[in-house]
Amino acid sequence: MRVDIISIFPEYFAPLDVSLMGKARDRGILDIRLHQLRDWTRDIHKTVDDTPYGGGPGMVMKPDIWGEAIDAVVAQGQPEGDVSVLPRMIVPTPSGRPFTQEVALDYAREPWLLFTPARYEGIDSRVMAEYGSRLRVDEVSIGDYVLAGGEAAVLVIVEAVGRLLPGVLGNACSVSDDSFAPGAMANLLEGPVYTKPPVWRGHEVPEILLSGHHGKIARWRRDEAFRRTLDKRPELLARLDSGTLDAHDRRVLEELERKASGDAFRAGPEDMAN
Ligand code: JD8
Repeated sequence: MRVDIISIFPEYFAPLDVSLMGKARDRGILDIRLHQLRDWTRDIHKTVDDTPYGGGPGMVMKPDIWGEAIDAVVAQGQPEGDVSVLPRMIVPTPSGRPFTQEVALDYAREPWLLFTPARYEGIDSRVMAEYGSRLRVDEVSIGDYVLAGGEAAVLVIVEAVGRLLPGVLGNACSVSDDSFAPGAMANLLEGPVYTKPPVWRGHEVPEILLSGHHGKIARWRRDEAFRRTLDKRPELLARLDSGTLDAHDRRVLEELERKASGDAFRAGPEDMAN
């Protein structure tokens, strides 16, 4: 997969040199190219922003600079100038559609991604309109909180997509076990994990995990995934595909929900606060 990133802070992406993404690049699975947006400015101050039309706080990134940069980077990526080869353009923005595991799986099928992380108040909206008529443009958000720019979001998206590419994850851990991934554990949070020593500061590892009984261990892990999901992300249980639940799953869920509602009922007003 080819990944182009245009930013005024290309140094922000040094983390993509290490660990899993670094290895994926060494193996040629990921071909990440960083571009300094200011390279397409023409003035002595390398200006990329200006005041917002209609007034208001902050500055907006200029369309002409982004246009020059995107055109050049797309042309660089087109083999022998084959203009039919086009990237999927991804614009991080707090007003974008949620980035999810499902979107990550979708992006992982793409041969070429172009990221345009912005700063200031964002990019002049005509840029997304201009390229929306020529490329597939996705405005995405990584969560309901406000960052100072799009670079951190690109790091998150590239790692979430990169680890899904064939050959990146060792065969030890497969992405099919991922939370949120399609399959048996879809929309269930990961359960607790343990390793040696069997007792640490008086804390013991759950006996079942030392039993070697793989069926019972798988059952316990699924029950713990239900417990944690009900506790931390109950809205995800509503998304569970009932077709993936067996009779035991239903009993466990009913028991957990009965207990949780019981706890909620017993909880006094002071408890409801937290
Ligand atoms: C891109 C500029 C900062 C945003 C004024 C603060 C994503 N989940 C997310 N939260 N924030 C972003 C994000 C923030 C960005 C830019 C993404 C470019 N900013 C702006 C509007 C309000 N400042 C994001 N993905």
